[in-house]
Amino acid sequence: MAKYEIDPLRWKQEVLKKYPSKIGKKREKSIIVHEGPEVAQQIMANVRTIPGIITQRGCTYAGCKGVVLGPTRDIVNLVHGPIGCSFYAWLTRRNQTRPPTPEDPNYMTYCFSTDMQDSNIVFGGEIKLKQACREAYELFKPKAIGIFSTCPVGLIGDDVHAVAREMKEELGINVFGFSCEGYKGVSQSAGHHIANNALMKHVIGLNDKYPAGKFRINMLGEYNIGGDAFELERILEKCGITLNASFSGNSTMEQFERAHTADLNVVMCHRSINYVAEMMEKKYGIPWFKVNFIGAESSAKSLRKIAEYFGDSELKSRVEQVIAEEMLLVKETIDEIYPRTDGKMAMLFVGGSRAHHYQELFSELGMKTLSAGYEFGHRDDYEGRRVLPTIQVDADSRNIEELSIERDEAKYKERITEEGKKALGGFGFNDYEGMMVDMAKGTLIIDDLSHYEMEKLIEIYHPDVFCAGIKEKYCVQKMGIPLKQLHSYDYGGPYAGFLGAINFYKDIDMIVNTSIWKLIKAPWESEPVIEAEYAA
Ligand code: CFM
Repeated sequence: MAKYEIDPLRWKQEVLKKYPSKIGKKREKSIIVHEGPEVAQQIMANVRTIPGIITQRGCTYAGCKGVVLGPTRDIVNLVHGPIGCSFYAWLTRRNQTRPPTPEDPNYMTYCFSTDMQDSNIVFGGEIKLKQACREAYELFKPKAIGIFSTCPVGLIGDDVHAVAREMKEELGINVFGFSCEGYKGVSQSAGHHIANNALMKHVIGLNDKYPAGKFRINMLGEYNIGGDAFELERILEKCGITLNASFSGNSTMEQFERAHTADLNVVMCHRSINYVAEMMEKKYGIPWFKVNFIGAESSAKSLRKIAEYFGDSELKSRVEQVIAEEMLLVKETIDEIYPRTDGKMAMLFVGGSRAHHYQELFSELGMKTLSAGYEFGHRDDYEGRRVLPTIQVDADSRNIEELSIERDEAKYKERITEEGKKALGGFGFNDYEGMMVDMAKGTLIIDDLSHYEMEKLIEIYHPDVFCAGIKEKYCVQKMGIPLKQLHSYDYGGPYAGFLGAINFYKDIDMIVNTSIWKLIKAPWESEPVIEAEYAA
């Protein structure tokens, strides 16, 4: 079948036909044939995965421990649970960190676990957890210990918060617990929310000391995968913008503690950190807006937005100067590569925001995104925050605590008035428009893609590159289609900012133009397919 020729509606019907009717009816609501950016379509998202469908999703513990807290180097992240939960979380993500000196603490290369055994499951694991806290303190003298609950902890009822309080008292350092048992939500997404809540309760606002700087921002939802944060730090510094705190790429406990002092919060990954952004505005008066530093053009746009917010003419001209400088090499690289990538086709199925953000980089290469979706995004990540009031809260979401946040009168400071916000026009404070508005008519938007649907996308459309993660990688490549990991970057990157964009252009050029993939034939292309039916 020739590329692009199958009508996406027909594709959807064919796929749904293969499912038992109840499952088909459910999946139908999560597979959207896009009618164009101007049409508001509803997608079903953030609901339980159908058992057996082979989801790409991970668990709540992964979202809390691995994603949000994982990139912070000087908190001992202690996993309370069987060792398997740590085995699969140990150094398997590529968020990097850069302590200022070799003497500064960096626990990211360690793996802390209580290694629960049968007897702990039967008789309780709190004593072992306390011992583990003491041992970690003895060995490392950390500033803080975070305790992460895995599934069995919730099942047997160990009280990690009581242990944390006791250990805080005993050791004299900050110790806090997370009820992030793997089953707590329908995906990682619940873990993000739980992590946000605990940071808000136990860490943010503890320290009023902050670094000097005229324009101080927090970068929220950037996790330093493949060194992305280093590139963003470089750019911000060049512009004269001070990074007060990062959540949480290349971050420290101290940064979290002083986050309440910043003048602005910019949000990269809306899914994982919008809760902290909202809560910090209420409690401390820090406004937030969405940025995207994936893609050279969007990086430029994001920098301009920050400069516009501060309204300082010197900053604005500095930013323009930086953009002009950085764009020279970007343009030069694109001009060379574009003819080889123009018109090629990509599909992106990544956790939350990357399936949206990376479409920017592909469009800079002239490549089309035919299909995209999130593993665990919510409707607002697809349709925009304007649908928030219409999202029905189900039992799974109700499971996660909604903190009631009050203004902290002592630390609250108004950074910008409502009129000031309005004067900045289409600035999008407190907003995210979601992925759908940026996707073309006729594209397929699929939430929580199943393995079967993935195979059918590839079989019918033969994309030039499929972007997903390690679980999908080898299945897809055996089908003769290159897979680019967007969770870990396949040891490539950074891909954020200007130099990151250049890295991405080069990597994608190599990937979509190498001849090796043309030598691989999928079995159904070279062998006759025998189909059989039950006779009875
Ligand atoms: Fe946000 Fe992330 Fe992502 Fe994510 Fe993740 Fe991630 Fe991701 Mo893997 S916080 S939603 S939970 S941008 S780990 S650094 S790459 S699935 S698209």
